[in-house]
Order: sequence, then structure tokens, then C-alpha cells
Amino acid sequence: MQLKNSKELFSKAKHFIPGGVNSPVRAFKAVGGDPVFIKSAKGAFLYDEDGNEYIELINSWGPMFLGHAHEIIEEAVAKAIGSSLSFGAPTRREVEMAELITSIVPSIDKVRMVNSGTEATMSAVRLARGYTGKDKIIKFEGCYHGHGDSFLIAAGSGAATMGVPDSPGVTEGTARDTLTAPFNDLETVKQLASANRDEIAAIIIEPVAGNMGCVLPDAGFLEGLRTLCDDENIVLIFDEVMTGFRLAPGGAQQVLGVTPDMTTLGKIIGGGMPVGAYGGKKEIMDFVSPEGPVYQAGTLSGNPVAMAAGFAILDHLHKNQQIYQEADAVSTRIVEGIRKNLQALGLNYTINHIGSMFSLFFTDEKVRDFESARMSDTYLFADYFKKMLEKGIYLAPSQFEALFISHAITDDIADRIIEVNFQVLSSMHK
Ligand code: HOZ
Repeated sequence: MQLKNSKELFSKAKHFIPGGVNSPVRAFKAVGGDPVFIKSAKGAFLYDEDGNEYIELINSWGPMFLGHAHEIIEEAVAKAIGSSLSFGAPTRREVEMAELITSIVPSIDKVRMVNSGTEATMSAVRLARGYTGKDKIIKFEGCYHGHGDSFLIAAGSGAATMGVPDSPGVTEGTARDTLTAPFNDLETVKQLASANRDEIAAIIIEPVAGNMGCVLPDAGFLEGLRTLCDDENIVLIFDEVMTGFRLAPGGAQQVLGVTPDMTTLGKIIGGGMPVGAYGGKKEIMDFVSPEGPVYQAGTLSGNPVAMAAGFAILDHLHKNQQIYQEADAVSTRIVEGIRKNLQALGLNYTINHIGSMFSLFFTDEKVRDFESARMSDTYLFADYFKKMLEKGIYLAPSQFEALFISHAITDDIADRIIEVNFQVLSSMHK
């Protein structure tokens, strides 16, 4: 595979952009080699600057649930562009967007639009602190909630990939206010709550973690958090930036049947444009300025072009809910195919899967928290990643990220992925 143009672009990029990339995982540091520079994409395929084609299994880390350059979204954006790119003033579209979101996600009475998942989680935690009058939060090891200071403690995603889960630059005071527990460990959360009684404003969690690879909650875990939050007057925040509008129209909370007080959203909500949102119970959301005292603002919040893209995808998904069953079915086909490959090769690696998200971990152990995710052999993962890429399958360049399947993947494409997976796993275990 020829990657001359990507290599040249990367060496130039390193002169002008830290590490040559605008988000760390993209640099391929965890897997070695140079990143591929993408020129265009359509449906289930990516095309790089050297003309190579790849089957796409990241989908911009989630947003491109319908596949790339989907006509519904592109048309909505093209139409919006004709009326100027930004007003910094209220618009009809953002009202329609808020109405649609609140009708799709029952736990959200009111919603505020922002520009990214990071903004959504930062704002949600500030609001929970303002609402409860308490300072501390509990987060889970390996969960990633964007790069806000409070969350770069035991963080997953790029922070875990780069080996800096506790980032320098986060003040001691901020770190002190962030308590951490292992995912799926209700006992530790209870102990933290009791040792810090009347001090904890919020528990924030990815109800299905995607940032230490895909890790599912054990039966009863989220229910236990719900009860604890009710008992201790703690705001339960589900970070559904990855799972929102992906696992079901109402996200993981709909699938798992546990209702948070607040929800943060991103990725699919923007259909590929920079959009995030946070919302929840009316009495909490009414604490946000200008209704209430907790300040949060943004020149580009509710941007008309972003709202057009977001509304187009959410409305399309809302009216065509069979898309969820279809995307889940093709994902199950891929996962089952990989399981059969593993079996045929006598390998016992772990696959975690829910809906259209999954991860293959290079460990024989069950993966149910960050500690077990880290048991995965990341050297084997790097080898697997490189070989899959050479054969035209574009995976997330880190063990600590989930794969996102789009609705554009057909059964034929799924079978191609399974076939390449077999070839690659066999070559690694000769
Ligand atoms: N941390 C993001 C996924 N969990 C990666 C974003 C990106 O590199 O675009």
C-alpha cells in the first residue's frame, strides 16, 4: 500500500501542529507508523490522500452513524449555508432541535446546545455543583468525558492511550474534587459517598463505556448508582456522547432502563458537525443562566448550520427506527464472524459488544473495568491494527477505543471484514 502523500503531510504537519494532529489518538502513536490522511469518504468507505480505499469502522469516532456524506444531512447543510453561517441569535431551528431531543429522550425536559461533548460534560458538572451546592464528583477509572480539567483523572481514550490518565496542568484542587472508582464497582462508590457525605454533587458515568474499549455495565450496577444518588441527593449524569442516538433513539438509558438526572450528548447529535448538548430534569436545567445563576454561554452554540445537520440526522433516525435494528444486525454479523474466526484459530480473546459498538481485546480475561481492559496485549493489538489497515480496514488506532459500525455497512462488507480478520489473526498466530 502506497502512503507517500500521507507521510509527507504528516512530516509537514509536525512543524505546525503539536504532534502533527489536532487530537492525540489520531497520531497512531499507540500502534506505530504514520497516520493516514483522509481526503474524502462516502457511505462505508474512506479514501486517503494516496487514493487507498478503506472500510470505515470508526465513523469519525461515532457521529457518522448513517455512513459518510449521507444525502439527507448534506442537503440540509447545503440549504442552511445559503442563509449565512452564524447569527449568534435565537433561531427557529434550535427550538425545533430542542423539541425533537426532548421528545426522543424522556429524561430530558430541557436541553442546552453547545459545540462539543467536552463542553457538554464540563457544563453539566458545573450545573450539578451549582444546583446541589456541593463540590466533589465521582467518575470511573477509564471513563473519558472530554478534556475538561475535572475529568483528566484516571481518564480513558487518548489520555489512557498516551499513558497520561492524570494530565499535568490539572490543579491539585481540581484533582481533589474528583473521586474515582473502578467501573462496575458499586461497593467502592458507596464507600466514597459515605466518606464524603454531603460533599458529592454528581456521579458521572458512560453507561456503556466506549473510551477504555467497549465495556458494559454489570446487571444492577447502574441501578445501584441510581438508588445511591436518590438517597444521597447526588445528581446522576449519564455521559451519552457515544451511546446517545446510537444504541437506541433514547440511548443507553433506554436500552438499560435506568434514568439519569442529566444526560450529556455529542457525536451523532451533530451528524458530523461540532455539536454537543446537555439536558435533564427541568428543576436542574432551570438553574442555567439566564433562567438561573449557573453561567454557560457560547457564540457558536446552536449554530444554524450545525443545527441543520443535527436536526436532519435525528429526524431521519426518529422516522426510520428500523435503522437501529439493521445496524445492530450487521454489527452482530461482524462480531459473530470474528468469534467464529477466534474459535477456528483456537484463540480465546474477549469481545465486548452492544448494539453497533464493539471491541476485540487481546486478552482471555473478561473485560469489565479499566484494570481488566489494560490486561489486553497492546503489542498484539498494534500488530492487528497495522495488518488490518494494510488490508483496507480502518480501525480505531488504540485498544482503548470502541469501534462504531455505521448503517452503511452491508452484509457483503461485513463478510469482507470477517474474512480479513481471519487472514490477519491467522498471520499473527502462525
Ligand atoms: N477521544 C476521541 C475518541 N474517544 C478521539 C477524537 C479524535 O481524535 O477525533
